[in-house]
Amino acid sequence: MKTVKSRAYFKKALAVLPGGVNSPVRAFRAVGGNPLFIQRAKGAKLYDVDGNEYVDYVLSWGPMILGHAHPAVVKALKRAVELGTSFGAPSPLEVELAGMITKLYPSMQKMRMVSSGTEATMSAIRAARGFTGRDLIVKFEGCYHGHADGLLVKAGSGAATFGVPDSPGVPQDYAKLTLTLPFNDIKAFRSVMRRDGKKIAGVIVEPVVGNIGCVLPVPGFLASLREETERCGAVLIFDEVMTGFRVALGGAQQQYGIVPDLTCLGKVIGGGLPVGAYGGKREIMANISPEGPVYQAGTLSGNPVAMTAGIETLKILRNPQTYRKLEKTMQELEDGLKDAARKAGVATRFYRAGTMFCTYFTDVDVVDYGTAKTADTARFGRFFLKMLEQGIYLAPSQFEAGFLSCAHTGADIAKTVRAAFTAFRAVR
Ligand code: KE4
Repeated sequence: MKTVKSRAYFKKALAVLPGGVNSPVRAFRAVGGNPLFIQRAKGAKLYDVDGNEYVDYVLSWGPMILGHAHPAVVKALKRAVELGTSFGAPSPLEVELAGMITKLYPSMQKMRMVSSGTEATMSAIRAARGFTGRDLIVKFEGCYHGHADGLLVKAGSGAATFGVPDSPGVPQDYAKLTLTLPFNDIKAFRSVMRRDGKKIAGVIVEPVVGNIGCVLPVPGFLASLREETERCGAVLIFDEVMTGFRVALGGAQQQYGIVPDLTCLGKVIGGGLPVGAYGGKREIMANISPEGPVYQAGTLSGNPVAMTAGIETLKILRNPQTYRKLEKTMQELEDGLKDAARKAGVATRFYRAGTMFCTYFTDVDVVDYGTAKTADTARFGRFFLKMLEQGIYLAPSQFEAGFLSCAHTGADIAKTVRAAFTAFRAVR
């Protein structure tokens, strides 16, 4: 596989961008090798600057659920751009997209558009603190909610103590307002909420954890979050930036039947353009400026071009045929990958929720951050590079989810499964 031009671009990029990238995970640090520079994308395919073609299971980390450059989205965007790219004033499009979202996510009675998932979760946390007048936040180990200071926190010494910074630049005084607990540990959560519940402003969770691969909630876990937050007046925040439209059309909250107080969305609702949203109970969102005193703002929030991409994407997603086709293709992929690992004699664990999935190189059931970390990351790295060589583009980290699109064909799945068998055998 020729990658001369990618290497040349990477050399140039290293001179002007930290690590040569605009987002760390793209740098291939977790798998070795150099990142590929992508020229264009269409359907389920990526094409790099050296002309190599790949079946894409990253899909821009989730947004491209229709596939790249979907004709209906491209057509609508061309028209939208000619009408002006940003008004800094309300437009009918943001009302239309919000209306479509609230139909699919009824818990989002009122919402605010922002320009990223990070902005959505950061603002939801501020809304929870503003609504309750409390400061403390609970999150779960392995869950990533974007890079806002208060969320870049790891567990303090001893699981039930408040956090320490997970990155330089996050003040200690800030980190200690966040308590990190083990995901799926109902007992630990209930005991902390019994102890500190009246001081907790909000509990934020990825209802299916996509940022350590794909970790499903055990029966009763999400319900325990709902019960305890209800009991002590804390705000339950579902971070569905990734799970939204992935786990199901109506997200994890539809799939698991839990109604959060606030929901954060991103990725799919932008259809590939920068959009995030947070929203939920009217009485909480009524506090958001200018209706209420909790300040939050954004130059490009509700941008007409980005709204157009989101509207066109949701129009296609809400057709029942769409998810039936996605589920059929996803089942084929799941069966094929499991079969390939078994035939190659490699111990793996495969998990999926809707069309987000992960193959862990471990023989341990993965239920949380600790068990996810039993995966052999070096072996995953070799597997990743072997798949790339064969024209299959996976997420460049064992601890990231893979995604499927409506554009993936039976031929793409067959090619992927054949390549996986070869790659599993190569890393046996
Ligand atoms: P953004 O600020 O990257 O739009 O969204 C942050 C975010 C919030 N919540 C969840 C559950 C997320 O998965 C994310 C971002 N996901 C990562 C993938 N693990 C984006 C890829 C990247 O950081 O480059």
